[in-house]
Amino acid sequence: MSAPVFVVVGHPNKGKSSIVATLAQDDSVEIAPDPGTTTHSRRFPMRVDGRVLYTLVDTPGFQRPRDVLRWLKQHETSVVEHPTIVQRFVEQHAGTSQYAAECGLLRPIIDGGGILYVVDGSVPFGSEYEPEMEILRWTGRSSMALINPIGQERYIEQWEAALGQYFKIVRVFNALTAEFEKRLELLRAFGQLREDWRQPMEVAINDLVNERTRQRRRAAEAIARMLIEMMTLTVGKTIPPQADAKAYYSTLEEEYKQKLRHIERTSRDTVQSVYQHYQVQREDADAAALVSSVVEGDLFATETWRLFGQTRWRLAMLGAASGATVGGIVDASVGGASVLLGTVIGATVGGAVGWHAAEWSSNFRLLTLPGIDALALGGKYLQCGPTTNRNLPYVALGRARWHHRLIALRTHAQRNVIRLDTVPQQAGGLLPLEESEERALERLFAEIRKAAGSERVWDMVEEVRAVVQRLLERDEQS
Ligand SMILES: Nc1nc2c(ncn2[C@@H]2O[C@H](COP(=O)(O)OP(=O)(O)OP(=O)(O)O)[C@@H](O)[C@H]2O)c(=O)[nH]1
Ligand SMILES: [Mg+2]
Repeated sequence: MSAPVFVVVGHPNKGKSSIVATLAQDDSVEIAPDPGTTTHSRRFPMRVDGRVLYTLVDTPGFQRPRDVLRWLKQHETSVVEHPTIVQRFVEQHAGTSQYAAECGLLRPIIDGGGILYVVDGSVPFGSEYEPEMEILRWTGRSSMALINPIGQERYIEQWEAALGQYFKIVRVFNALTAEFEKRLELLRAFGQLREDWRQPMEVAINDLVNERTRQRRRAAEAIARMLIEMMTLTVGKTIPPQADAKAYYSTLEEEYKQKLRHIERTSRDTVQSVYQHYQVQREDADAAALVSSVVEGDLFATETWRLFGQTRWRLAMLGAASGATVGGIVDASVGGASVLLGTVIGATVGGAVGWHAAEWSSNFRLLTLPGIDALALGGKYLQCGPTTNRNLPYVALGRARWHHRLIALRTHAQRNVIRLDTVPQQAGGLLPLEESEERALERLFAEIRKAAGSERVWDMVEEVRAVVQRLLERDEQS
């Protein structure tokens, strides 16, 4: 059985494409503030696992409804014949430029699509809407009206009264902000339009719910991998035997931080594609955004650490409780075939963990290259990382949770750049960790630090993923 098709029609600029984008979870749908954005009818299937659950058809809406209705009435024979006459209209005008928009939207309706008629609840009802509603009635197809409260809800009651005369079901639906549950509710209503759509729409809803759990799981795994990568990251450089290692600190540390930023960005991209948000623009960290934007602001911005980091005191408590090393130099098993652990110099820069970026510490180690490498390369290898900073995973996790929440709750109709100026006021209190979660994380983080440099650190992904996934689920409800 083919999946239900819904054709979205209405006046220009009333949010038709926004509804298509949100329900098809497709951010490639063209949406813009100016009327006339959609110029051709186009199908957007909602797929899960490659299977089409339903299809939305985006249309430009009627351009010349009065002329069309006049034509229909001129050719009217009896009410029974109305759908046939509409079909004749399309057949006679298909391929002409005069009624391209009308033919483009009526064709999929004639072919069996349901009608979603979209109006703007912030402007009053007027007689100019009647011809198009009349044409839609002539098609004889199942139809529903959606009142999109663009901006305000002033005229909703008036619209409900008018639309009720033409449409079996009338709903208020804000495509821009509709939460997952709201979207499911609407899909359920689609299932009521026709008896043979009830079952496929129930299946669709079920699949969407399951898909959402899978998405959260995949996002949590991406975040878990990010945390492990960050915590185990090292960068290094071979330096001349007589050189002063400290002279290389700043460039090496910059490289190290760039890599951490890159790991974070890559993880963000993964999370966004998990939720099919491919075109989201994130505010890049320009000077102003560094302070104001937490997720896209710099990973090392003070504000970020203040918001998402643990306090020194808290870390000490957690460390003691979990038996993790508190402060000082963590066991530095570096691993890697050509690198042996040598002398540790200048181990930590401001070794204590803190909640300010200024206290960010990446540690340097000077390693002696073994055997043949020592002869060939001059014998000294300066390495930055793995970090001993115990706050890094908390900060990275806090940022990742905030980003995930924005993405998971974002409809595909939203086109705004993700900016998080509002975060600093809210974030601290919004995504807290419960004591048991902190303990679980602290234990896992300590184990990751211990296993850094060996492949078995990746065995930790599953456990970290499970904890993160629970957090993500809760975040969506907060
Ligand atoms: N505030 C608000 N804006 C909305 C809502 N729905 C749509 N918009 C905005 O209204 C404008 C038009 O939305 P579209 O979805 O492109 O409307 P359309 O009916 O497809 O427009 P055309 O293709 O030009 O006919 C866009 O700027 C949307 O962001 C809403 O529910 N609330
Ligand atoms: Mg459009």
